[in-house]
Amino acid sequence: MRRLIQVALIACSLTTIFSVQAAEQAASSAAQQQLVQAQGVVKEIDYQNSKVSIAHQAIPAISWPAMTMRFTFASASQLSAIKVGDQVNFSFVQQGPLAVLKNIAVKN
Ligand SMILES: [Cu+2]
Repeated sequence: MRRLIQVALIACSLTTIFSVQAAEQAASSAAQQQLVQAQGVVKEIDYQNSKVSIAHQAIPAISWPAMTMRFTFASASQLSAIKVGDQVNFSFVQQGPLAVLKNIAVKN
């Protein structure tokens, strides 16, 4: 009987540990999924590697300085109206080491 109670207590505390971990993971992935808005100039479109290089302005929301960097896109159709040299408004999410492009449009 005593042993049964011990087992139950261990199972209970394991469940608590796992749910705290799950909550922390959910919170950090929610932070990473923040949609970030930015502006810049398209420098290169690399269809082979699904990357678009953009010289973007500073992004205060995530404390980024202005820089030229590559954004990953899911589908070439996202860039059908975009060409090198265009001034663009765009949005992206951070997924681990990648900045994944969500929307991009020529500034008018
Ligand atoms: Cu950057």
